[in-house]
Amino acid sequence: MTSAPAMPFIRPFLLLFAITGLVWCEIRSRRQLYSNLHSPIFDKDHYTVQIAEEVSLGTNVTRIVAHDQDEGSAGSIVYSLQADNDQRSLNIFEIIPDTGQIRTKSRVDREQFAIHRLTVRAEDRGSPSNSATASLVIYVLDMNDHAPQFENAQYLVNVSEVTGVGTVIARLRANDEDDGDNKAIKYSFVTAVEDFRMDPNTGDISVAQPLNREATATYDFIVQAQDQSVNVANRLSSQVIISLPRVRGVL
Ligand SMILES: [Ca+2]
Ligand SMILES: [Ca+2]
Ligand SMILES: [Ca+2]
Ligand SMILES: [Ca+2]
Repeated sequence: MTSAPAMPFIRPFLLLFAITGLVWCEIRSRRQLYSNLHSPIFDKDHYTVQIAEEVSLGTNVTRIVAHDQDEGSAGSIVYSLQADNDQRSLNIFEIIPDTGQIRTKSRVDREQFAIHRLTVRAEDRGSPSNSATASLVIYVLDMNDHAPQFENAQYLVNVSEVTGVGTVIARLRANDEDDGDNKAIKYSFVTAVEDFRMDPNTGDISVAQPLNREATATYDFIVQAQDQSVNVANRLSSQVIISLPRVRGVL
């Protein structure tokens, strides 16, 4: 007499194990799907970028991206910007929340702000959420958008007819709001002046030769201050009139 095969009794158990295993895997995968196990990670802790001043609104500055290994909303990132030094930086730059693209949203003027220090925050949509930050420094590069301006609107200097050659009789000064060569200034006479000399670097005007007693009573001439932009075509200048009434004797 042979015993009945055990298989018919084992099959239901195998089936139950299989179903239990599938349910467990499904629960595990769903738990992983909706669990927020990871924080966003930036490629770098610190980013720097340069941008020319006076670019048009909406100009793309850079794009900063973080990665999150989670799936679903727990791996979906929202970006935001914080100002480290001056809240006004947030009036000039914005970040697109879904992409990390940073762009300008108002005028970028180096003469007002040369350096913007920001923090980029990446936060996932998990519950509770995880987040990470990276620093971003934006350097605004100068363009030559200012002409030198003389300190005075006009200059009137009395000159004695016996003033010796080489004596400095006036010191003209101009200032330029730009940077580097764009603010470096050279001074010159616009019209030829024989009796006086102008130092191109300092703006000092001195007597170049013995003053002629028979000459006109007043010297009127135009003086120019020009910046030294590398691009000669972009150089800017301003002019002012200086009057030098010649008086008798020693002042
Ligand atoms: Ca996450
Ligand atoms: Ca400017
Ligand atoms: Ca400038
Ligand atoms: Ca300039």
